Amino acid sequence: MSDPDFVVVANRLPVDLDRSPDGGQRWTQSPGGLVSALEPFLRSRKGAWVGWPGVPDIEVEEFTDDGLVLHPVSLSAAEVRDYYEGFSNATLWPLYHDVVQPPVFERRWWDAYVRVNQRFAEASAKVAAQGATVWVQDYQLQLVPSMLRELRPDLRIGFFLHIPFPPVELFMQLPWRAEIVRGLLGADLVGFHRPGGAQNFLWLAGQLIGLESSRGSVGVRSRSGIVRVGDRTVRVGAFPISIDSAGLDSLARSAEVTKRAAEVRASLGDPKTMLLGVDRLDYTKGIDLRLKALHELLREGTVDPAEVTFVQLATPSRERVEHYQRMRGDIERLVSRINGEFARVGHPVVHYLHQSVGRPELAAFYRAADVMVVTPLRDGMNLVCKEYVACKHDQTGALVLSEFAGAAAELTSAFLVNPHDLDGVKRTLHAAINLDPAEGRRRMRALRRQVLTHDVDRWARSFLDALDG
Ligand code: GDG
Repeated sequence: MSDPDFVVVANRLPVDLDRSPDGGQRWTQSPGGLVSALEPFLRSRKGAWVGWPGVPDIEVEEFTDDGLVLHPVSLSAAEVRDYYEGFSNATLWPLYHDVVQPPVFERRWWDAYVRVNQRFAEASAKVAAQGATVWVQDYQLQLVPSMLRELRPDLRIGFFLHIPFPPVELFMQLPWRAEIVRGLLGADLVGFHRPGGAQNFLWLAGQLIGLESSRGSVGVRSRSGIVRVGDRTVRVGAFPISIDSAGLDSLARSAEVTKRAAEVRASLGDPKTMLLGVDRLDYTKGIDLRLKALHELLREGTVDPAEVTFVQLATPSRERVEHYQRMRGDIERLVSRINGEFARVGHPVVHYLHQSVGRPELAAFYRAADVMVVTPLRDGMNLVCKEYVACKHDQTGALVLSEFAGAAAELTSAFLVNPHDLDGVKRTLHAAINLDPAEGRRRMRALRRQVLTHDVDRWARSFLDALDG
């Protein structure tokens, strides 16, 4: 087979290596939105995917899965600790999310980040055909564009950041700020979810690195600007990601999901109102805030515990990072307190699941829920709110959405809320619980129009068209 002319580089491969206790190993699909969005491109263009298989200290050979080349990059246990759990998730993640937790600056972690980024760049350089397009994903790999350009100036390189790019004042705290900006400038196109992220980046390229940068349009929908780097032009733009809207809409209409949604409601005791939260258990998602708001509403008697049930699915995430361990304890205490005060035997008010469920089960939760509560303190986009909307073909349901999620710019018919304003969250929850059905249908129709016409395929195409152009 000839070398791939389209390569995706991401921290993780689209498949995970599972090791069983008896020493056996097998690959399992990880059906993320990114994978389903890019799969058609990858397969039609002889594509390859470069990424870590999710298990430390193993060497796996490149292999082909149904026409797609998978090129594993190995990480040692110490690199997982320093590059992934350390620099990516305890330095960059909190820094880029408005320092909602204090970022930790550790020189050893930075060294590992540089080393691992170099390894990803070398792997990508080895895989890509002459003149290929390489699309680098996310905050774990911000040095790869310039490292890869150094090795392979013939490539067309794109970069997309899935999390917010922070305000300049916060970014400037990073001891390695100039290295990161230079790393990204190795790309031909740098994409963000929101125009604000693109503007922040343009300012840094101009003021911190001293390059000539200007604002202007990059393609029709993806405003922002350009930076001149020597004889190259780097384009910078906003490309709001989305979901496989049609796929989820049709899953939610299936007989299996319809039946399961009714079962879910019945097993909750057919409450008048079912509230739902779905998040990776992460301190940026504001799970504690919505629980506090509910707790106060119950205490004041504004919400009747006999009528309202709240289901919170909190998928396990980054469990070895200290911030996450602390936050889990706080949330679980809050859940117990609410149930301790307001549950009746057999009828908890909050159903808390610290586990991951299958796609059809998740779609059934969405269909069953009357109010979807999405209250991140900061979120690049947030796909959960779009998924909820895609599942509500009967136009029931209300979406409570934080103004600080990237999705708020598109989903303007949601109940938008400032998650820092607890009284505001309480008022908004109360309004969503008591929504007039006709008003609810009007809002949901508008939300669905947006989500169904702006899907992940459109996102990928608009980025790749801008990269090609
Ligand atoms: C980052 C950015 C940006 C969750 N629990 C289960 C499950 N999920 C799925 C959801 C959704 C995805 O995980 C979470 O996506 P989000 O966008 O909400 O959040 P992050 O994971 O933080 O994603 C974010 C995104 O990248 C894309 O650019 O939107 O801002 O932070 O798809 O459905 N899926 C299943 N079982 C679960 O238990 N099957």
